[in-house]
Amino acid sequence: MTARGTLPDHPSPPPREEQAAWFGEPGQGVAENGAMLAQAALETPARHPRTAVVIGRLLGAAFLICFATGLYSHFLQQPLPWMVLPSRPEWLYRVTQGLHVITGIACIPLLLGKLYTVFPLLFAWPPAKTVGGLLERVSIALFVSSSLVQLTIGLLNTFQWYPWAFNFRRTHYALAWIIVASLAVHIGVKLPIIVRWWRRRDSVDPAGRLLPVRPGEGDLRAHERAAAGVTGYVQRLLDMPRESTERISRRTLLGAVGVGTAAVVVGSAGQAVPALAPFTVFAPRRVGLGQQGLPVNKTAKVARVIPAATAASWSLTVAGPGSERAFTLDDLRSMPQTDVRLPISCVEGWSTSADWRGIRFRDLAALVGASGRDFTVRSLQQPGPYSNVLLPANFVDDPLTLIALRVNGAELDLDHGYPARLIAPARPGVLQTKWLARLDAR
Ligand SMILES: Nc1nc2c(c(=O)[nH]1)N[C@H]1C(S)=C(S)[C@@H](COP(=O)(O)O)O[C@H]1N2
Ligand SMILES: [Mo]
Repeated sequence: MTARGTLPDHPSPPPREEQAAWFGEPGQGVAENGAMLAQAALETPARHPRTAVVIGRLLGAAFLICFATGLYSHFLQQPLPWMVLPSRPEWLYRVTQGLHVITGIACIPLLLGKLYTVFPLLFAWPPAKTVGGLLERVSIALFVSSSLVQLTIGLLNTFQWYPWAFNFRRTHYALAWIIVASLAVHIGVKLPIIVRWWRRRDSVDPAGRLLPVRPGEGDLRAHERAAAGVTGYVQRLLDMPRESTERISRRTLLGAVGVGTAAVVVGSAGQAVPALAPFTVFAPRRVGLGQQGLPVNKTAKVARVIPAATAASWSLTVAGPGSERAFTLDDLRSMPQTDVRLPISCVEGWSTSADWRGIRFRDLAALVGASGRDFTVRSLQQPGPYSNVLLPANFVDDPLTLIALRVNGAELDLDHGYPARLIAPARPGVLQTKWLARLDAR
């Protein structure tokens, strides 16, 4: 074995005089040396703290946008008692939920790239040398595991596939807090390294080459090695230059992560961004597909509402504090009609704007003396999460909020909620109840 050459696939065993270092000397065990060797074998130029910082910044930004928009969506569906969420601008939820799903999808290649960059740190031994180090390791384990689960179930949710027994929304919400808390600890512990390698001009020499890492500057390996005081055979292995074919450059890694991220974003964003619709490959819903040019979330048949929705005896009951009135479809058709253009924005990320026509909700509320009240909106579909939803007073009062009878120039299709459905601005699709039965003031 040459002293300085390429790392052979199967290094020959250490000479007798160096076996102490291989098998461990006092204070330096087999595990430490094994960890050093694993790290040495994984070392490649792409695994540099600057790369970790560059990808980490993008990942952090994507996670925070995803977290904030996710909180907003959560509280729209389950507001705390004191919360009043705005009904304008009418496209607000379309934008926030589009961003939620797009940034969440972007997190997948970014997280994989980040994990690739820091993967050798997994082999640091001992796992932690200080209390701070232990905290960091626990937080990173939590962050990685909960992120992987979060992104997986979130992605499957966009395909309306729930191959699990737990409640999606509650789990997704709890994991989000675990991720953000562990991310905060991680960033706090790594702050010196993040600051050191944040700016390009601090990271490269005048020729544009990445600066080498000195102990304590966030080396993914060298400072661990120095701290462990590796000697002899292990040291020699660590110091050997490696074949260029074994090495992945920073540019290659960043290019792969960049192209991967751009591809999944462009390939899925078309379900919410009409201009990107031609590039849609991953998204389960397509703009313009479905009855009346609108995607259908759940058909009337699946919801088992066809007999009730098509019955000649159908009427919409509106109940206020002192009075209750039932309106037949002809009654509703003969009332003043309003035209609005509003999107259906599904929590799963797709959204489409449509031209709706119907009666203003607040006009119906006024007829039963319930102006300024919250309403419970009830569907013919029973039971389940859609059977009744809350419509807060500021949404009831918004002139864009309709009991819609028509969409895109025709009577509502049975699958879009015939005979009448709710359509309100800045509201998740899941709360735009189809096949209405009753509106109850609270
Ligand atoms: N009664 C009832 N209303 C419902 C649903 C449902 O399954 N049942 N799905 C909701 C969801 S999740 C969405 S995104 C929208 C979709 O409306 P569309 O199927 O007319 O496009 O309807 C909402 N209203
Ligand atoms: Mo939805």
